[in-house]
Amino acid sequence: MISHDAGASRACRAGRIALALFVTGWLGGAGAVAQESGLRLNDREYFETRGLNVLVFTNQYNGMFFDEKTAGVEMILHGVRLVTGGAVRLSPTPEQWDQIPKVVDRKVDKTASTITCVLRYEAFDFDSRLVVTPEGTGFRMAVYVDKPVPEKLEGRAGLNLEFLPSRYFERTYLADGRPGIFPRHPIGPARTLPAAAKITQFEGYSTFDDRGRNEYVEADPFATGKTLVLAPEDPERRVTIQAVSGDLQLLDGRNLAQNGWFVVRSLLAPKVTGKVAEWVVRPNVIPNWTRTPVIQFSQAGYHPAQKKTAVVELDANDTALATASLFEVTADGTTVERLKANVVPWGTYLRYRYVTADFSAVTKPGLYFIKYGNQKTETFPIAADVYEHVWHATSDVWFPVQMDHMAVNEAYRVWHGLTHMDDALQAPLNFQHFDGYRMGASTDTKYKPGERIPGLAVGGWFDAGDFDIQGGSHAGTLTTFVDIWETFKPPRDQTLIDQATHFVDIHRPDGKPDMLQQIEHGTLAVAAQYRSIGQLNQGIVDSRLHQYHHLGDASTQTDNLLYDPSLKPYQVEGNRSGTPDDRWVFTVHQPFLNYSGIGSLAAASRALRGFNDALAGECLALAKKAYAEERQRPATPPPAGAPAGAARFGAGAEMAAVFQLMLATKEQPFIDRFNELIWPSLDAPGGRSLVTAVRALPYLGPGAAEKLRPYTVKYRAEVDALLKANPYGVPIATGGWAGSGGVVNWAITNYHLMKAYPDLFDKETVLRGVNFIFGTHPASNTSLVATVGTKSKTIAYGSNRADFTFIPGVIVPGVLILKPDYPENMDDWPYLWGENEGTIGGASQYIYLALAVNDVLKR
Ligand SMILES: [Ca+2]
Ligand SMILES: [Ca+2]
Ligand SMILES: [Ca+2]
Repeated sequence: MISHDAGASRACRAGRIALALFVTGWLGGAGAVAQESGLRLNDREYFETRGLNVLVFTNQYNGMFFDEKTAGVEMILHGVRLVTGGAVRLSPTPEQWDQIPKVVDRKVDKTASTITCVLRYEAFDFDSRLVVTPEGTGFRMAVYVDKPVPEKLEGRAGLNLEFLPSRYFERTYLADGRPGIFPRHPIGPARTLPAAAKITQFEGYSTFDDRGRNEYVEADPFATGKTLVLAPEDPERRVTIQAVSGDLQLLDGRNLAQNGWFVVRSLLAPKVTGKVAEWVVRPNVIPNWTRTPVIQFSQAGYHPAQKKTAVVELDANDTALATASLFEVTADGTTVERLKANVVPWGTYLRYRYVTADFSAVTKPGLYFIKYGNQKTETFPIAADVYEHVWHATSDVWFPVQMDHMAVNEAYRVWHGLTHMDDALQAPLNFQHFDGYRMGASTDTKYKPGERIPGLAVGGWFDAGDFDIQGGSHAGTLTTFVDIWETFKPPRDQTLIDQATHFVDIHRPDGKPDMLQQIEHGTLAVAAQYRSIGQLNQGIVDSRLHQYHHLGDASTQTDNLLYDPSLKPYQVEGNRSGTPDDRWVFTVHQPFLNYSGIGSLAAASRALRGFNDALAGECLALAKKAYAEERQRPATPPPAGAPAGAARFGAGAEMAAVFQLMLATKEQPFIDRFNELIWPSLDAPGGRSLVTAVRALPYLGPGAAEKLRPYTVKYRAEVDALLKANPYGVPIATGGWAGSGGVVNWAITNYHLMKAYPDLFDKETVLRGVNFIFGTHPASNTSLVATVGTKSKTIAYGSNRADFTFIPGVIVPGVLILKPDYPENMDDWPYLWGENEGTIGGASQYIYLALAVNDVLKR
């Protein structure tokens, strides 16, 4: 069938060329060239013309987070990924956890210039074929079926294409000539339907809280027609879609979920085989469009003594200018050119060309901007203290807002009320949770499924833009905080933290170092788990999907009343309610997690000594007991469903725990065990174990520094190779979650090695990491830490994302590399978690790096 389609399309295309030749009556080739100057299939297997790319399932739906709005037919128009989600879908405006099609076959036919994907919905035994073919500067999208659409999906299965809402704000549309304005905020229409009519969502969960009414809602179209023109007034965003048969609907996905997009949809024709939907899509393409160069530099500025290299990202069709200039802005507002630097070609990375300009020669403190052609950057400082404050927003604001089991206030604003005082119930058996947690056939605890585990309504941080306490990242964060305290002892006190009344007040010193108070807060949560269960758990998380996607004040996520099944839902008696909204604890025993909890307790016991002696003593006792128990257990591989990389972490997990126990106790058995584990682990790439080894030098016996030197030399070669891999000279991740965290970690590794081997590692290997984070990165020059630098993220995936704002100090994952070659970090749309969601692990390491950079610059 696929080859037949391809043949038909080839014939059709040949026909069009013949017609063009006939009409122009000129065989000189110009007519044919004009006709063929539209989209072409390039060697990266997407359709391309200058100003427009059409990707067809280059990026796939992800089994873990489902619809991430980065899959299906997608369109990059004038440099912006304006369209995603082109596919056969089963709901008018698909949500994250709605069923997604599986691509069971994808054929790229270069001769016919088509891409064909066979999409399968397993639950309905439903296959369809999506065929995309260029036509002029646009393309044709058609859906074929060999068997009629299953009866259950008649009127449900449709061809969908999703448009990025933020790019259509303050824009209009025409539906068969009838005018309308794109809604700035969703204003319906929606309709309520019986629950029985709903296509089930992931694992049978529901994103919808029906309050016991047995119903759900769907978006209805706000416009319909045979032809839709989106943003006719805007040449960069104008897209015309014409249905060859049937109607087009225009819907607003935000009615159901704030992260929904505008959806164009046609229902598949029922009861027939062959072609069941067909559109012609014509994006306006500006002739000879060239993307504006992006001048990438550190928005936080530069220390006088560091290298100052700007990177300019150029369209592949652009020609580099010969020079770029650094201007100083003086007190009276005049600007003075201080340096004209030659522009040096770097080469091609992903889809762009890169050049660099080195302004290192300018060392005079002051305010500057870079000028390249007619473009001026934001103004930034050169000064010795530029990095001194860069971690304060993260420490003063972001971490306090992430604190669970507390109410958090800042001046006149309450960030959230007291949260989750109804924690927590033992999770049920054999259960796959929507945030990746999993239970097997045993609870691995003394508690029965659904039973209350006492003592857990204390301490902890929300792990990211959601509100769970994730065991692994929580323990990692606690350990990083102890590292920060032991390495830098930051005395900063700008926050009142009162555990007795569960109250946090931002910008209100209370006489206690905030870092120690955060260590105490994290320790309270981990110690509580060891007291009641004797291990670190996977996490404490919402039991119901309609709670999990909560946006806004975390204190309203549960009712803060203890669940009592003898009461009716929504019935309240005293401190109990019949609403089953208490969070669950996922308790399957995982050695690597437990080792990470043990390590964090041992670390905390050192930092808390002299601050909270009772807790410090208990932590060490709990850690030693749990370590002894863990060593008694037979080794088991990580269970199915454990996070990716669990096995790799597992190997180093015991060593990390022993390292912390060794530092806490200085006892010989721990020193011996550490020496047993560290040496074989050094051959892994990336320098991770190397850092642990370097930090443990005093415990490694005589000559250890020299024994480690060859490993350091080898790792240094990996660091140097990065200068050839991309224009930024840092490791850039290419997975589904962008790579700020990897860059921060890498720079911290280099800091440790620089301290131990100053002849092998220099300060620039550390500073390259912060330059990247502060704006010298692909796609844009926005600082990836909100409120740090002149221009920084002002929209992020925090609990306030529905307000298109941010929590100050968040460090976002940053630049996502969409396959095969498109770097993206949206600054006008907060909902792509892989680009814009901060995590506690990332934020704690960022604080470490910021302090390390200040240390480096003082050396
Ligand atoms: Ca989570
Ligand atoms: Ca304080
Ligand atoms: Ca409750």
